[in-house]
Amino acid sequence: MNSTPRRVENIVTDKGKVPVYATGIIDQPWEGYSETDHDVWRMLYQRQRELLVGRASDEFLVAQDAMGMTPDRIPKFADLNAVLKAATGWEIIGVEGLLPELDFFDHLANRRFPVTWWIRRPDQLDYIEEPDLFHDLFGHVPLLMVPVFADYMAAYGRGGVKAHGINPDALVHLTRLYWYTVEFGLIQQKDGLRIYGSGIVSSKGESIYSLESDSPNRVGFDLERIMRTRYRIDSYQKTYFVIDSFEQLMEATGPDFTPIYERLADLPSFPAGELQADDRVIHRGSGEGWPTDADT
Ligand code: HBI
Ligand code: FE
Repeated sequence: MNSTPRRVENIVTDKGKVPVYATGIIDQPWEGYSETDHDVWRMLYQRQRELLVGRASDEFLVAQDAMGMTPDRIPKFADLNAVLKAATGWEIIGVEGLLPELDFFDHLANRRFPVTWWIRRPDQLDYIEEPDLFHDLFGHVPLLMVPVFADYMAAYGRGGVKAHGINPDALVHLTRLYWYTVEFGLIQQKDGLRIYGSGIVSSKGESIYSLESDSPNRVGFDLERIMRTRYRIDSYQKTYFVIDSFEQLMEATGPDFTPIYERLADLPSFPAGELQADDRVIHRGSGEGWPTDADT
């Protein structure tokens, strides 16, 4: 198995303090996975797939099956890469965990998705602070099979590399866009609201809460509104943003963000749960159960 991971630094972002590791690419130690590791994968996979019928976007479920992902064993990155590379040019690379943002953006810009090589323990089934293999592989990888989403993710990476050279505020705005779309986004289908965000599809509780709870707001996608909206990493979202299609997401990243960052630099950010005058409100949340201590 690999040597103990080197913590490079703790990035302090809206996400709070999370450990960040060296940026080395790690070969997936597939032979090193224990039966317990495969059992954790199988339990989480089966539980989530049962929950996600009628809750996840059609594209997510179709793509996950099309790439040959199954509950049986932890998939081999090499097997998935053969299908993924042919479909959209993306490939999975193994990493220790969260990477410094510039490294992460550079991987996305080059169609490499970093997947944590280790999977959580059985006692962490319902929550783990850092993204593990289940969050990354089950949650993020399937939609990379969808060309327009794959293009969005690469465009996002290029935007991130560019933002890194502009100023720290630009990065904060951009990571909020990632948070409220790639991690916690909802999509309007003809037959109802569906989940596409990886943070939701990989979480039992939030898969139900995000669509069915009266508590959170649900608001139509608006790029600058999202870039100004704060978030916390340790609770369900107070507001979910809804896209009409992945094409809408791709179009939103068309223009150069530099003038947007300049405009937003002088404007205050929004608390996560506060509706704004121009919001296209799909559901006005009751706010029940929100953490009271946070000003986020
Ligand atoms: N690193 N491995 C990994 N996975 C992520 O999802 C990730 C990251 N580093 C930074 C990061 N995400 C977030 O800050 C994004 O918003 C950029
Ligand atoms: Fe993630």
